[in-house]
Amino acid sequence: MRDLAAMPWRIIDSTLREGEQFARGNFRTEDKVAIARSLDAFGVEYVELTSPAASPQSQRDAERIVKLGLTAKVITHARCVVDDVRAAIDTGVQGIGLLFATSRILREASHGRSIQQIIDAMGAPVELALSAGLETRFSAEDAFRSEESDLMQVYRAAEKMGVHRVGAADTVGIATPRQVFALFREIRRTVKCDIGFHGHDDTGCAVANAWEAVAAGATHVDVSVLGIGERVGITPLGGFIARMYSLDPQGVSARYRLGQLKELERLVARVTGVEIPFNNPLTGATAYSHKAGMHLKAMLANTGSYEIIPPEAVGMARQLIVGSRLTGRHAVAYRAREMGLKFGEGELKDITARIKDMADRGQLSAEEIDRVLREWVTA
Ligand code: HCA
Ligand code: CU
Repeated sequence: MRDLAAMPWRIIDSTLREGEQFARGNFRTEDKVAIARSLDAFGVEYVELTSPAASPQSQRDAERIVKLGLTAKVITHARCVVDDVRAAIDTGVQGIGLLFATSRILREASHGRSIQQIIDAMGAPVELALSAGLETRFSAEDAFRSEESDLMQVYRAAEKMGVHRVGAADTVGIATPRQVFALFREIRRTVKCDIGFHGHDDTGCAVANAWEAVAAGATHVDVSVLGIGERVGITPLGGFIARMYSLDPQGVSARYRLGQLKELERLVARVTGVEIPFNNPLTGATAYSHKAGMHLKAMLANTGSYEIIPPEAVGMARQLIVGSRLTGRHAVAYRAREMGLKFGEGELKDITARIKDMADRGQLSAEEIDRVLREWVTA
């Protein structure tokens, strides 16, 4: 595998585009502004917005976000038609993501064009976007249900027209990681321009698929905060960052302000009225909780034993659960030491047995454990 630090991957956050297609994603202008600012504070390289042609408010909001002067590039999604490109240009965005579905099922159910007709239809909108100086992407929607030869034909044509990037979308979340790697390697061989991946999470593979795309040469990955999007959404920012951090901790910490992630996710959760899942990568409530006696023992010796990402890296805290029936005497001794109490080995065994016995009737809270330890001394 190539050196990760040498891989030029960039994050396109699509919370304000794909995320607006989430069933509960109805953003007011001030929500969009707050999310865009928070994404910028985190450090994503691109913020993608809904097509300005979608509605008058979408157009005004895009203009507003462009004027924020973010460090991130502000780009917009748009149908591959001249009027929509013109609307995007009018907002002052720096880039545009154009697309056409290339699978038979969507060609028939959606736009009714053949592959040659797609290529013919691409010319004018791509040319207009490029002549206006926009960073221009052309993406194949439903790429993983498309014929590979059709895809390559479309990508070659797009590159010839001068696009900066081609994209492959796993629109229905059907791709396996191996398929993503294979297709992206083929795209990498076919074109020299940048390549983007956009993947839905219908089978829970969106993070793995995004990583395989990068490993095969993708330069840009679409994500959204908490993964929000159509149906179950797309590659979540947090999960993708966790994936990349585990491979390159220094590089990822240097590039993104990881401590901002929690706040960013809370903001998006609040605005959309959803909960942050307990098992969310990096920021879930139990992401740094350790419980079984064997785990606790090893964690007390070395926190790397069962953590590949230290909670401090993202402003979270570790939790060692001492009061369960799975506890062990190392964990009990550790808590006792913290409280300034010392027990002999035999005594520790007895206390641990007592705690396990009590915990069989329900897990003990930290306060309850402390009470048991204190009472043992005074009894
Ligand atoms: C959509 C489809 C899309 C586009 C992805 C892309 C998808 O909702 O318009 O532009 O690369 O999943 O195919 O989100
Ligand atoms: Cu999508």
